Amino acid sequence: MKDLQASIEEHIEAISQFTATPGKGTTRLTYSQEDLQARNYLKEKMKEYGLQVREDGLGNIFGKLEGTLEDSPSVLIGSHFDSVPNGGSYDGPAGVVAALEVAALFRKNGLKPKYPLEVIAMIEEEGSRFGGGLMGSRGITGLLSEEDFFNLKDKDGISTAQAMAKIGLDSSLPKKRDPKTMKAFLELHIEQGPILEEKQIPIGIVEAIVGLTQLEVTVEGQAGHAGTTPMDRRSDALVTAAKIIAQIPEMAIEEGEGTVMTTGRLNVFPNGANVIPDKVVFTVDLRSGKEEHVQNVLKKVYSLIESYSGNGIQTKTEQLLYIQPKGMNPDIISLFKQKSSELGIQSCSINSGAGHDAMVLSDFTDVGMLFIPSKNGLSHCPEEWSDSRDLANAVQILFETAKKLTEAE
Ligand code: HGY
Ligand code: MN
Ligand code: MN
Repeated sequence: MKDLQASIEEHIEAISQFTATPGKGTTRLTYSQEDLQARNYLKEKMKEYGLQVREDGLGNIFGKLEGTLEDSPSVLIGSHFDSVPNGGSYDGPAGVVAALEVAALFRKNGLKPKYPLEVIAMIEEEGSRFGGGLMGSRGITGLLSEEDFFNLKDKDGISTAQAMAKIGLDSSLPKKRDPKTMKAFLELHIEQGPILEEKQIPIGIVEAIVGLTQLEVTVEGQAGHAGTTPMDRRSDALVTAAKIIAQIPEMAIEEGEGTVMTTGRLNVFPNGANVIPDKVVFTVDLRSGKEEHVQNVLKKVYSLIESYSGNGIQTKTEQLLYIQPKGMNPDIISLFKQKSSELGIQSCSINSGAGHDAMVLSDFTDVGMLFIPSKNGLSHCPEEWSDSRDLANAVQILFETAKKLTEAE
């Protein structure tokens, strides 16, 4: 167990170096130089662990251990390897590292799976560069069409294809994967909340993942001189945006049932101290366990935004992402429970307030998710930390589960 822990810590430490903001957390945007460094590291480790490595037309990385059963569907294990700006070292990489170590255990034990085992490292789950998020899994499942993928641009107007080419990736390769080639998908992730730590339980077996909607709102007004424009002659985009944003938390509280809403990104144009802003673009991130709550709040948010059109102000709302709440596969949930107790590792059931690639893949294959505790419940910040002992426990459960699902001997 000690060796496993040491290897996990080594991977996490190595990958955490690939950041654009050293000393201020992990900033690893998709198709950036930091992505390329992490990509090369992961591909090298996959090869070291005896896996056949390939990348698809989105830049997702796959490391395959062939099965003895010809043309059979794979058991995929993994997560994403991009980050939020100034995020932590574990959100995403913990799941990819766990998958690498499962493959290492297959190799160490000379296991021959009947169904192939595939380690997968997905891109742009956070949406930090191209917006929306869950891009790697939505591309694999075809929920993100090839056309929409090629139309995506980052804030500097660089397209996905241009950014891929810059780091030597081939965007013309196939993206969508036939669901028949997937037998199951297992994802380990940090909880990113306080529950497991408070309960002092090392493993959470995810039952369901909240529904996740992301809006991008544009408010347009009229730029003007801050000093010479009378207050009753202004169409101030920022004041209008602020009035809208200030009413959003109350809407979530009113809806209740764990509904949460966040404005995390806001850009002001032209962003001059002595210029009345003529455009503001901001996001609204909406989550709830039940779709009816999502729909209720969405209706209210749209009408709130529309109510501010007029008097020189125009508003526009674009839906960047809409994923319904998803249940994990019951058979995999019971397999996780069985393997955890056989290993003598305490576990409990838990729901996810964070979105994950598992929620996208769950409509295309059998999906299961494990959580490990997050220190002080912190995530999406440099303080994010999880114990490699918990990660090692999760690797053992994943290994036993993968052995069963791949029918390895
Ligand atoms: O936002 C989320 O829930 C995930 O971290 N992408
Ligand atoms: Mn994540
Ligand atoms: Mn995240």
